[in-house]
Amino acid sequence: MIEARWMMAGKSEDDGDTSILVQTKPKTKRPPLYKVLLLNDDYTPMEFVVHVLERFFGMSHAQAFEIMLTVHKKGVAVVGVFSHEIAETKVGQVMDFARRHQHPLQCTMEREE
Ligand code: TYC
Repeated sequence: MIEARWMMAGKSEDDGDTSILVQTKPKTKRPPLYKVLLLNDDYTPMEFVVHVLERFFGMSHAQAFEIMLTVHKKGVAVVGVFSHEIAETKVGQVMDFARRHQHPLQCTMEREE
């Protein structure tokens, strides 16, 4: 439902002078979404990437394997779309997990258009 909102052009309150009313857009902007991207490299084992996708992105083994192969072949793939806070958490979890296992796997986030 869109509620009509009106304001006096150029005035913060009615000063009794002639004023016109203009309709304003209701401010119902949704918060932006962020794509989480996984990047290819030459060293991270394929099985490790599959495990990451299962563990942090809730993918089935088949789904995870398919996305891993897409990244391997194309260089990058979107592995999920989230709010800013969730995307940041996912990126942090992946980067931390990769670092702890001494793999150079890179994960980043990008604002959706
Ligand atoms: N290219 C890696 C290999 O051949 C596998 C890989 C896939 C690495 C996806 C990172 O995000 C990645 N072992």
